[in-house]
Amino acid sequence: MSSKQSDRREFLKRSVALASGLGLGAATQPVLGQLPGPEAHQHGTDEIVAYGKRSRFVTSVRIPHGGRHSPDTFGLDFHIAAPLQDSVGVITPSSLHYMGTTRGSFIPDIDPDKHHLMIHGMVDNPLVFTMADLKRMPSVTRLHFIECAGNRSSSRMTTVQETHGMTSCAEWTGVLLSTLLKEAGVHEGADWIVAEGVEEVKGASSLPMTKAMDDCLVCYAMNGEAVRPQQGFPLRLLVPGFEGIFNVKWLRRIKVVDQYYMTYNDYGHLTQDPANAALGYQIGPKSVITYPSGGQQLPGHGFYEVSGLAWSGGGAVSRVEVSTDGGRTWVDAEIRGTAHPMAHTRFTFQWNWDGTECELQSRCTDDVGQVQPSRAQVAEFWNIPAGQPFSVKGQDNSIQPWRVASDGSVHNAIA
Ligand SMILES: Nc1nc2c(c(=O)[nH]1)N[C@H]1C(S)=C(S)[C@@H](COP(=O)(O)O)O[C@H]1N2
Ligand SMILES: [Mo]
Repeated sequence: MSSKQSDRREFLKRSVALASGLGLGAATQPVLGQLPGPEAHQHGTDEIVAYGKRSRFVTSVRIPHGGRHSPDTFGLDFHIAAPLQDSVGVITPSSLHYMGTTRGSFIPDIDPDKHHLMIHGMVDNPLVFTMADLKRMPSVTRLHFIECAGNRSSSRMTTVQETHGMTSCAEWTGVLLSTLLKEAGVHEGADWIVAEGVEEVKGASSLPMTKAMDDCLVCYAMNGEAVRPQQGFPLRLLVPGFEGIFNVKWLRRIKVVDQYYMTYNDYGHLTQDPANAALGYQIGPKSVITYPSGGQQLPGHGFYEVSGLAWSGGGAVSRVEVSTDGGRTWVDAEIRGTAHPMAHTRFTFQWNWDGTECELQSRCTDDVGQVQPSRAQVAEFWNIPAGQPFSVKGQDNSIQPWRVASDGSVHNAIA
């Protein structure tokens, strides 16, 4: 063997040793800063180097929403809810983001190099964009929540994950839809768009042109990386503040049209008057206390930082109030950080619990002056007689009450 060859062998041997040494605890000799001990845990290289994984001691997970398992026996995906009871700050980690599908679909496995977005209909220049085309264009990055219109609380539910888990908030990056529409040149009288996804039921929705031209995003990234397949990889529409169903995932086509088009999504929205669509589709001001919340246990009386999330489709959250006496008196909570438009906003409230049974509530006001309604007000709006099931034919953004029992256990206080 030539010395050159043996040098090369030695080099290969050493690089293998180096590579395996990168795994924590894999080194045989103790290294400064890596004390061996009972805590030392064997990690695979992928978890440490290639793509990070959370601690095995952190177990917070999503759950099937509304009792329907996802995926079901046919492999279809349905709604899954985010663990809001464990949330901190305002960003939902991508792996815990809630998921909604209209009629259940297989998550499309799309090769981004083969994916296209077509914009056509009432335009001067019909356009077809590749992912590479879109990534060359001026981009924006914004914090926005998405909420399924089916996100509603009932007395049967115990935790905030069940009552409110069909909303999440992420940092979205993409191209403004207005940039693409201006490039295509929208015709006079083209007052609507229809946005469509790739799957069998298309997940298509009609959107007013005013909204499309305002703040909608065609997103390719989420929380600093590519949009996850469950969230629409490689491309999704983000319609800030509108019901979740408008945020078309796996986006492949936008048709510019002169009227509201009925789509499969309208199956659940047939009572909507197209003329009022823009208003009716906007998420109302909403909030919920995430700690302490249903199913949690307070260890004893004394100091607690009450914490929760507030959001509105109408704009930024401008005020959150908290009540500790079942809605009789209200005190301003503190808004943490910046309240972004159409984004989850964290609020906190410094609370000294005296150990007696009490009821916690929160109430959100947005910067256009809308105030979150009580459950009684929502029942009145929908003409639901007292004692009748609380069946709301639209969104339910009513105030969520949590009862703290004298033993520190926390319960859903909806009668
Ligand atoms: N193409 C397509 N887009 C879709 C859906 C769908 O089934 N197909 N579901 C909608 C519904 S009902 C909701 S609530 C949101 C959920 O977005 P998320 O799964 O990223 O949380 O996506 C919407 N976009
Ligand atoms: Mo939804």
